[in-house]
Amino acid sequence: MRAHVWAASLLVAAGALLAACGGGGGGSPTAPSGSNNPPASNSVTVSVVSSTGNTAYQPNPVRAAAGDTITFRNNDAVLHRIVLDDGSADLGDIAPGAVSRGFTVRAATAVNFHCTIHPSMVGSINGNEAPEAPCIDSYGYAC
Ligand SMILES: [Cu+2]
Repeated sequence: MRAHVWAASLLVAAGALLAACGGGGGGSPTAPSGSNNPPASNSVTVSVVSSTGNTAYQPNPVRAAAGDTITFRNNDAVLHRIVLDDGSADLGDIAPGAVSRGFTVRAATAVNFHCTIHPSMVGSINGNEAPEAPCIDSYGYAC
């Protein structure tokens, strides 16, 4: 009788050991730390400070890495609407004092942007320099 109990508990213990080893092959549950981790993405805020030319944005050009999120803070007194020249992002109307929705930079290659309300407001993301502002007369026409 006593031997039976002992044998039964041995079987239970063996079963528990097998269960603990089962389902393996998944590797370590925690991510490795160190240089294999992707770089952290950053938030880049561009300040809109006027309504004319390529000095309307600070900084210009904007520096951002792929994966970074860029937003525009309207520190000017009038409405602005920033779009990327390649059509990949339209940040919508940005009221004075407001911050635009963000867009994620897809690649570190250069892309220009402008304000649809004030066409001389031109800027660049990752360009070598700010783009040259187009000539716009006081009536809003190209000159
Ligand atoms: Cu504008």
